[in-house]
Amino acid sequence: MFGFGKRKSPVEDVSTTEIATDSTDDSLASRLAKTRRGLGDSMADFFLGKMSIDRDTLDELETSLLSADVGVEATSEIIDDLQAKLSRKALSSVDALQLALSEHMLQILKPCEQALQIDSATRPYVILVVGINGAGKTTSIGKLAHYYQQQGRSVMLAAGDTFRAAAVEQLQAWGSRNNVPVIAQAAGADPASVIFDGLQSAQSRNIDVLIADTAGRLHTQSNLMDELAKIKRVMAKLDADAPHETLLIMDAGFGQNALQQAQQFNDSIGLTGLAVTKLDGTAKGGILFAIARKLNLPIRFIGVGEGIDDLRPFNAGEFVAALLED
Ligand SMILES: Nc1nc2c(ncn2[C@@H]2O[C@H](COP(=O)(O)OP(=O)(O)OP(=O)(O)O)[C@@H](O)[C@H]2O)c(=O)[nH]1
Ligand SMILES: [Mg+2]
Repeated sequence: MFGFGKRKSPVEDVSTTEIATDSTDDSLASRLAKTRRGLGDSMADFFLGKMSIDRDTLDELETSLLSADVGVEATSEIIDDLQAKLSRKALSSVDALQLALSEHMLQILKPCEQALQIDSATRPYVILVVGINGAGKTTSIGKLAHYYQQQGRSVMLAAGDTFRAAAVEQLQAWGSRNNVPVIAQAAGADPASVIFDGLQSAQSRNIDVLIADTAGRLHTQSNLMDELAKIKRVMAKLDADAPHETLLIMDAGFGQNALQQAQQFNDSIGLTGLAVTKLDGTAKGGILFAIARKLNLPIRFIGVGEGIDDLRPFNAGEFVAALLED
């Protein structure tokens, strides 16, 4: 049976912001330690000595869920469900509460668990990567290149961030690390032209997966959102279905603010999937529940560290278990 983590002794009692994740421990629970502590340990303290569940217990749980950025909507849904069970006397123990909580969390997240399936008949399968500045786009592309190569697919990268001087070199570094070609032009070039070149080159070399980087931009910068729309239009001249995936990279640390960013990217250019990064560095990992409730988009991957293997396909059951199980 799972619990909400062990009670902290006074000497271990540190605030969630001071907790370092252990980068050598690659278990998901360890990577989600900050969110886990925020959700679990505060309740573990509260549960101590309690024999039964009452409305105060649910109030405490509600506060913890909101603090982890689960969001008002998903939190109310969870608490209402638990309250109904409590009224029916179906929550007689802490274990029963924990089980009901994990079941409800899974129910919220499960519809978003939709892996990015590369259609082998579509060559190259084009992934256009977008997002606000510093969200983790280029790093995630490096990790994705590794991920698809491990599946035996040939990968090519296109350096569509021509805005930031060091962006091309950063992508090239990931290219050489993975031993995959990177199509690039000089800084200041038209990103649509670079990505067009990349697609043409990937087509002629019969590459399986082309991943295109783009410059970071705010969802409110309409000229830059138009630039993304242009990239899509130009690609469609070579392949009417390209890009096959428009992947928004979201930094989990933005919490609730990330929702509005995603909504506006979706309204401007149409997204087909999300990757939520930096879950290892934040206590706001509950944002996935808010994403699931507010945005009707697949969560393809989660980023849980800076290493090449630290972008993982999103699995709802594993995620909930990593948050709640001992
Ligand atoms: N801890 C942690 N760091 C991450 C993760 N993903 C990315 N980062 C770090 O976030 C920082 C920014 O990553 P980039 O990949 O350069 O972000 P970007 O979106 O390409 O940034 P711009 O191109 O400037 O818009 C880097 O230091 C990455 O190592 C993650 O899942 N966990
Ligand atoms: Mg970048």
